Amino acid sequence: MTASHVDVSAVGCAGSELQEHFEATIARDRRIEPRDWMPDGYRKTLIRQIAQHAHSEIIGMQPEGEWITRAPSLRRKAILFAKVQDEAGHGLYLYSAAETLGADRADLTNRLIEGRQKYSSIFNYPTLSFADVGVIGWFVDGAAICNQVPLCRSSYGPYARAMVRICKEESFHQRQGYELLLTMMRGTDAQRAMVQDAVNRWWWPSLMMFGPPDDNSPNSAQSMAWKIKRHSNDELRQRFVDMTVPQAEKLGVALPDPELRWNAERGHHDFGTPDWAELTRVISGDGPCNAERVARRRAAHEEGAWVREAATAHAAKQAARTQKGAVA
Ligand code: BYC
Repeated sequence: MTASHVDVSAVGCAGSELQEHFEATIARDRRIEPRDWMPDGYRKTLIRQIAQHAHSEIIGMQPEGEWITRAPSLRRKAILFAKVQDEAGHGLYLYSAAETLGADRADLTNRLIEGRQKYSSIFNYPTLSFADVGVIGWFVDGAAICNQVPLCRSSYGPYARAMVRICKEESFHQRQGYELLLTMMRGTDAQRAMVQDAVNRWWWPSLMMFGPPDDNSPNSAQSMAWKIKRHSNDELRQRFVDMTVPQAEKLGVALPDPELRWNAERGHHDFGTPDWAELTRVISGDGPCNAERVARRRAAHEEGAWVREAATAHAAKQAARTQKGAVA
């Protein structure tokens, strides 16, 4: 029985009182914890977002993972290895956070590999050169930081606490990407061209990571009222653009948007409109690498079946031994 299915008459407390207590907790900026009563919609929204987030971390290991064996030096290989392992860890914290809401991890994995649950659009693009590793760190982890730092103040305790550690690691990821690009920009003309090409390919998909524009974001209003999300998709996208423009200037690359310019009146950069039809296509499974990414995840899951079986058998044996010891 989950907390939302508590029989309110049995605990002697009217349903409306539970609802009022929940709303007062949110209004006071206090955290909702797993055993607290919560509306079903709040629980469902959190499971949806946290599961998608966890899947993104796990699928997100693939595009960069492809470069581990091809990294140009031992140092770059060690850094990339550590980063990809971090993403696996993020996935695990997030699946655990979803479990505190009553979700079943095996079920979430099935939903991912059967294409019934989403993951971030950004991981459906190919990594064509080693410069892509740097640009993913700079843009994708940079966008992740903009989106996820406010999630450290999300109203659901386990999600917010998971985000604190994740954000610390994302900061390291962002810096390793930028440092790699600075090194390449100090190299040959061919290396500088590789960086510019990667920037051109990843810029627009990175802006799409923040989700559809606010006037076409069906979940935002309720998620913000529940303080799951603290800022709208467009606010965070703007924050990312403002943060990235001076970094691009320092690096010496051009961002591929002719409409990008400082607007002194707004105190922000104006920028062009991402191709929202492309985002819709990628989210609905028709991006350049969707089929490949999901197939690879499905194969990894199937190949890992024996590990899960062995771990389950071992746990059962340990439990039986402990029980026998307790009886003796
Ligand atoms: N891609 O009403 P909206 C990482 C979906 S991993 C795919 O605005 P919401 C990293 C959305 O889910 C970073 N789907 O939704 C890992 C919804 O669909 P459903 C991943 C998207 O939830 C490895 C529909 O479109 N980050 O950093 O209010 C290596 C309507 O959207 C996308 C997170 O998961 C998209 N881009 O806002 C390196 C952050 N955008 O479920 C780095 C946590 C929208 O109604 N998530 N959709 O069918 C969030 O902050 C929010 O869920 C979003 C969307 C801002 C993404």
